[in-house]
Amino acid sequence: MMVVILKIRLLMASGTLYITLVEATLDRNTEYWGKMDPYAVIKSNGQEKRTATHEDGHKTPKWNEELFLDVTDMFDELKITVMEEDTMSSDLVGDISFRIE
Ligand SMILES: [Ca+2]
Repeated sequence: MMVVILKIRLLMASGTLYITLVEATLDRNTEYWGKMDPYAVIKSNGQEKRTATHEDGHKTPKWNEELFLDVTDMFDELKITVMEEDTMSSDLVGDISFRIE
C-alpha cells in the first residue's frame, strides 16, 4: 500500500494553473541505505514539471516550490508523482491523480 499525503496550493489565473507543492508525508521507504531524497513531478496534458530534490527529506519532504502548467480544459486530469532520487534510477514512492473542477 502506497500512501502519499500532499499539501498543495492551487491558483488558477488566465489559463495557467499555479501549483505550490508544499510538502508530503510518505508511508514507505524505498531506500535501503540512508534517507530518501524525494522530489515531486506534476503531469497534465503532456506537460511535465518537477520540483527540486529534497535531499535527505526522507518521509517528510518539504519543497515549497511553485510550478505552473497551461490549462486548456478545466477538467484536465492532474497527476502528482513523488519519486525518490537515486543515482542509477529513481524509484516511485507514490502518486495521486485528480481533476480540477
Ligand atoms: Ca536516494
